[in-house]
Amino acid sequence: MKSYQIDPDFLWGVATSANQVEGGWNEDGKGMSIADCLRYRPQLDVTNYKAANSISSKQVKEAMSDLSTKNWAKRHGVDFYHNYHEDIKQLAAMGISAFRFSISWARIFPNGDDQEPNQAGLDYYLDLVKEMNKYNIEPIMTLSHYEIPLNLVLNYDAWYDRRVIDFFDKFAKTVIDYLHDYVKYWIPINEIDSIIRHPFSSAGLIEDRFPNKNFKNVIYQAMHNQFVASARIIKYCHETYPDLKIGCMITSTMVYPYNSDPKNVLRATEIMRNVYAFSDIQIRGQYPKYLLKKLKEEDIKIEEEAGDKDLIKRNTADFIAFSYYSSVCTAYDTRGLQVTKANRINGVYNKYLPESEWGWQIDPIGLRLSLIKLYDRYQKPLFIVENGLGASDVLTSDKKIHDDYRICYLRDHIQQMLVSLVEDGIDLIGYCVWGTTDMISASSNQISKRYGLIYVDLDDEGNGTYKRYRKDSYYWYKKLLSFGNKIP
Ligand code: BGP
Repeated sequence: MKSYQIDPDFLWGVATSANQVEGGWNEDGKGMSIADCLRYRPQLDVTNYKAANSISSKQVKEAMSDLSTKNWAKRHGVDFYHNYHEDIKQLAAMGISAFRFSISWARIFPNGDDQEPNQAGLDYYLDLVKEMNKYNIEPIMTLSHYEIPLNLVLNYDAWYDRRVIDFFDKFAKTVIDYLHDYVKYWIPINEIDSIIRHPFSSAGLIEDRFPNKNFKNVIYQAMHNQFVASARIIKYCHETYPDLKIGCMITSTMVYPYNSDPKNVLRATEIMRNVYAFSDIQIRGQYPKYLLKKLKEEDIKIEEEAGDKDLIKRNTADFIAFSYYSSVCTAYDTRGLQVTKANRINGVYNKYLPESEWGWQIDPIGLRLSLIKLYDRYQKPLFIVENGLGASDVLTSDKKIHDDYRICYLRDHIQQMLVSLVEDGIDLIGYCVWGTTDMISASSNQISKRYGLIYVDLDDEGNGTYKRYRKDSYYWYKKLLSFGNKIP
C-alpha cells in the first residue's frame, strides 16, 4: 500500500462559522445580524433554492420581534459561545493543527455603524484564539461569514451601500489590530461568489428594498463593494502586519458537462468561469474581460470610485481558500434530463456518483480536480477550508454515533487530496473538515443536517441537552492525524 509523505507544516483542521455554532445572539452587547432572521425551513423547495432563500423586508422585521427558539435556530446555534473551552479541548485532543472559525461582526460592532467597538466581543474572541494557541492550534479567521449586522441591512442597504465598505473596514481593522499576535491566516469574506446565489444570507440584500433598480445590478454593485473592502484589508495587513497571510475564498463546486457534446462542455466551462471570475479578480487584480463583457451584455453598470481599480490591482490575496462538497453536471439544454435533488446546487443528475441525503452528489475526484484547476490557473497556495458531509446521524442508546458514511466520505476525499499533493505538484497549505461539532446548516437552518465530528444532543425543535458525544468519525480523524506527516 502506498504511503504519503506530507510537509510537516501542513495544517490539518476543522472548520465552522460563528453564526452556525455560537448562539448567545443577544448576550454581552451583541447586536442582531441577518443570520438571526433566517427561518427554519422544514419543507425546503429543493428544486428552487433561490426562491426558498429569498426574503422580504416584512419577514425580516417580523423575525426581529419573534423570539421563539424553533424558528430561529441560528440565534442559539449549539451554544459554542458558552462551550468553547470544552469544544476546543475535545477538538484539540484529535490532534488538529488548525481551526477555521469566523467572527460575528455584530458582536464587535452591534449595529455595524457604532463609533466604538464592544469590548466584551473583542475579549471573547481574544480568549477564543488564546485557547486555540494553548493547544498549538493555528486559528484561521474568517471576518465575514454570512452575517452582516441587521442595522446595516435595514438602514443602509447592506453591501450595496458604499458606506458599508467603511464600516467593514473599521470592523476588520479593529479585529486585526486586536488579534494579529494570535492569528496568522485571515479570510475577509466567506465564499465571496455566493452573493450571486443567495444575496440575502451572503450579503444582506433584500430585493424589495430596490423597487426601482434591476436587482441583478444591485447584486453586482454589492459584489464590487466587497472586492474593494477585501482589497483594503489586504493592503492594511500587508503594510501593517507583513507576517500575516490574507486569502480570498470561493466555492469550488466542480461543474462537469453532462456528456461530451461540445455544447455541454462549453456550458460547463462557462459556469466554472463565473465562479473563477471571483478568484481572478482577487488573485490577478482585475475584472477579467469575460466578466466585463457579460456585465455589458446584461446592461449591468457598476459604479466605481476613482482608485478602486488601482486598489484591487495592487492588493491581491496571498492564498486561495475554497470549500468543496460536491460536483454537478450541466447541459446547454436540460429539458428532459433528470435533475439533482440538491437543496443548494442545482444540476443534472450524474449517474456515476452517489448522493447524500440532501442530494449533493459525492465526488472525491472532484476535489482533486479543483486543486489541479485552481493551481493551474493561479500558481498560488491553496487551502481547503471546508469539506464534509451533511447527514442525519443517530445517537444510539449507548450514546454512540456510527457515522461510517462520513468516514467513507472523508477518507475518499482526503485520499484524493493526498494523491494530488504527491502527484500533481500543487501547493496546499491545509485541509479543514467542515465541521467541528454539529451545527445549524447554512442552507436549511436545521441542525438535523449534521456535519460535526462531535454530535450535539439537540433537535430541530430546539429540544435537547446540548451535550456533546464523539462520533466514530472523530476517532477516525484522530487516528489519521496520529500518523503525523507520513500517512499510510
Ligand atoms: C458552505 C458554507 C458553510 C456551510 C457549508 C455546508 O457553503 O460556507 O457555512 O454551511 O456550505 O452547507 P449547508 O450547511 O447548507 O449544508
